[in-house]
Amino acid sequence: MSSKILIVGAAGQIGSELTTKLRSIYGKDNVIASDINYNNTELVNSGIFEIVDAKDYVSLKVCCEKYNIDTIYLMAAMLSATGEKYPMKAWDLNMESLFNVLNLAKAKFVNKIFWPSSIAVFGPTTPKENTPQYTIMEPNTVYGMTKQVGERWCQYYNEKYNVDVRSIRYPGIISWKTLPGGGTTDYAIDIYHKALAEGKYNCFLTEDTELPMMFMDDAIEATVSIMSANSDSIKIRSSYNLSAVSYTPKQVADSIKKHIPDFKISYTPDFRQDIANGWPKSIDDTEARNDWNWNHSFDLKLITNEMLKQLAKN
Ligand code: AKB
Repeated sequence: MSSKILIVGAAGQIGSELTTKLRSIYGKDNVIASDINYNNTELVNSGIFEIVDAKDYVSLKVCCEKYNIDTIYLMAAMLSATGEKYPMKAWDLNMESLFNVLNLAKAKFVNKIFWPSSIAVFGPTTPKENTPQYTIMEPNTVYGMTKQVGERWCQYYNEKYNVDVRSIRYPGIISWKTLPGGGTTDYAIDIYHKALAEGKYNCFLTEDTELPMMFMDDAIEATVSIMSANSDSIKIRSSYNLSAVSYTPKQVADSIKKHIPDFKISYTPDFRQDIANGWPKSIDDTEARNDWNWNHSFDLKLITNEMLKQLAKN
């Protein structure tokens, strides 16, 4: 029987587009999508779909055995803003799900794992400009703590148990197909929806809050690329810095105004401002570019063009 891929948390913002991409590469029947409900009907109806709770080791193991799964992409997580509202839930989901897939690999039920980390591993004491791969990491959000300690566990399982786990530190991911949920960088998607629907947007971050961002196509490309690279070239087994563009809410608003001249933006910072204040402004991803030839394609101008075009169509 040929080996197969399981995507856990496939109904989410990144999981849903990753499922489509992996199905186009490896074939529809070789990529099993899973989540905890049937809410994403497009995903449920477009290929094999299973209900799997990432926190439940047995249900993951049963699914892996049923389909002879070789590779797991663990995309289920509670993001930064929601994590601050439900700290213990965020800790439980983010850590238990990671241990479950690492232990499945340790027990040889699967061979390879993708687990996303985030720029949230950094904190207020981290150098903000061109943040290096190896630097001070004192995250001050629960989400960031789960990602930081998760990275340590990934490296530990790789070194002690030879688990082939690969990871990248995603910046804010900009996409038009599936909405994100509960992140601090979500404003950078919402702004396009509101620009088209209402011609105005009230941003929960200040106009000059610069954060690293990436268009979904680039994020998917990076994910596929690190997973298909030769194992020897993946020298970092905690998580790779990954970068594309960095911008502020004002810069997004200005790029939208080029298409919608009357677009108006206002700013009412809330608790998410504190989260953003602890994150880098820009990221140095030299290691990813050297080790597995990472390169991004979308800058802010291209992101805005694509977001407005696709959202207007849909
Ligand atoms: C969030 O804002 O929480 C996420 C992230 C940067 O990991 N988008």
